[in-house]
Amino acid sequence: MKLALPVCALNLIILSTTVFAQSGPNAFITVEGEVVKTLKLTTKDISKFPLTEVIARDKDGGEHRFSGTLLSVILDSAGVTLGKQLRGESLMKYVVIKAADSYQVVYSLPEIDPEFTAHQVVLATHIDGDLLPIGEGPFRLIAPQDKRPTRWIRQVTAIKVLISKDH
Ligand SMILES: Nc1nc2c(c(=O)[nH]1)N[C@H]1C(S)=C(S)[C@@H](COP(=O)(O)O)O[C@H]1N2
Ligand SMILES: [Mo]
Repeated sequence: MKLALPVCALNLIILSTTVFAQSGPNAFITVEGEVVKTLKLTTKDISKFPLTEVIARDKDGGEHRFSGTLLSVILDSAGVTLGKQLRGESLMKYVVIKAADSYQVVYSLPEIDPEFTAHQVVLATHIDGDLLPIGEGPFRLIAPQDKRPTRWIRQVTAIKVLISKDH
């Protein structure tokens, strides 16, 4: 029992730093890989990008207003090839979105680039005007035009651009 207290206290410290890193104003996502500039963005940083709002039906069956910024805007600010630059070998690039629970999803660049598609893929920080709750946020992708919500990845921690080597 003498050992139990320090171990327990240590666990608490580890747990609280993990929770702290994934929530609150210090939480951040990284943008890395095939980028010109690696980024580390907090909720506040994202609020400085152009605001995009989408209305989408969440798993509770109700419609909600999700707000944040387009994933393409974030990638553009990291110098990822989009728009007219998105041709040739750049079309072999893809984006891996990683979550705190190790869930990962992939988007190709034309799927998210407004010069290619009318679909909006939003990195949301807010739902109905409030910060996303713990367990969903601080960062969550919303892709309203996907018929299934499997790529509405919660608790996003990293956005990584990769290039297929199969060429
Ligand atoms: N981080 C994370 N996001 C996730 C998932 C997950 O396991 N982890 N599941 C996905 C799947 S498969 C679906 S259908 C939707 C809704 O999942 P839910 O019904 O478990 O909320 O969230 C998606 N986002
Ligand atoms: Mo699912």
